[in-house]
Amino acid sequence: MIAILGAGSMGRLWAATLPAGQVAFVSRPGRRPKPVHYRFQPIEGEPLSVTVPWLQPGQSPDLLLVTTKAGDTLEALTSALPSTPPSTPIVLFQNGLGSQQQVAETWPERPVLAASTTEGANRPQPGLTVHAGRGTTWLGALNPAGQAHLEPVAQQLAASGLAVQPEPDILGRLWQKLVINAGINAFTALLDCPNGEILGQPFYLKWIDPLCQEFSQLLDAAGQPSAAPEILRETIEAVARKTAANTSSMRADMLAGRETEIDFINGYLARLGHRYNIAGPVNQMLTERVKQLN
Ligand code: NAD
Ligand code: KPL
Repeated sequence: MIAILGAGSMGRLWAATLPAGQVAFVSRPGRRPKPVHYRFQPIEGEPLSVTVPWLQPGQSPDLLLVTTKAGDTLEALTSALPSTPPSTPIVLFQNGLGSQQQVAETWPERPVLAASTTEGANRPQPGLTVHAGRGTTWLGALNPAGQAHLEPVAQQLAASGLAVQPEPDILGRLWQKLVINAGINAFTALLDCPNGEILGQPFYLKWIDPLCQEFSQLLDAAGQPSAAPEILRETIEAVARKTAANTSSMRADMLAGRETEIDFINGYLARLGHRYNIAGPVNQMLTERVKQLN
């Protein structure tokens, strides 16, 4: 049985694509809701009707996927783990960085893995989950206990038909995505525009070079491969152009009145700067401004 903690867009994407009958959602404590019914629109083909039960007391999952937002993850796992066998591998799907380390440090004896995914899923209306973009999910261990589970978990997830790749350097991959999200998401939320439109905006043009200087210094300090600020800017802008018409996840959260993941993106980088004594005024400014939007 694969348990999924977080019955949102990402959780429903995996629940709809993994073999039926092998998946259950994990409810919040004290709730015994009815099974979750929704329509699932795959990238190709007709919508499917999906029903996912909730994990019942006494059921022991052999894999736990965590698809909550980064800011909810620690609390959600604190409730879910007492009834989860200590040997069950935990796979964290959160964007950004910071929440993954919190989990690995809080439960060092449990097998913890992280996923970095370019799959896209959203819920444009109640009862409908759309697989909006096909991508790849890279999977890697965050601690030695997780390493032994990497291959079997990758095989279990590949049964979904989604592309799953074991990744020996998952932290490096999470850093690459973090830099891209930190260079795009906050600007799209503050300027309230699709990804591609930030590129011509004076606010973006004023701050992107000093921001990339901060990224470059932080990558060095964190032991990640060096990258010159100009190269980082080119990488960020290539993604912004490739996803020009997209509404970023942060802008979508802002427009829906949900809390954003800024604390785990630019906020994480600003905190890391404090730790390494690296000035991070642009990450700090973007974090504060996005928080004012909530
Ligand atoms: P979402 O808001 O749609 O889903 C999160 C779900 O977690 C919600 O249903 C919420 O009710 C549930 N939840 C919160 N606290 C809980 C608790 N204590 N117990 C049980 N459930 C709880 O978010 P999402 O879009 O599915 O994203 C989840 C994570 O995956 C985020 O970190 C996001 O950045 C990352 N991600 C999402 C996508 C995507 O396309 N949606 C792509 C890449 C990465
Ligand atoms: O990952 C993204 C997000 O919106 O969080 C980008 C790459 C910015 C694409 O929209």
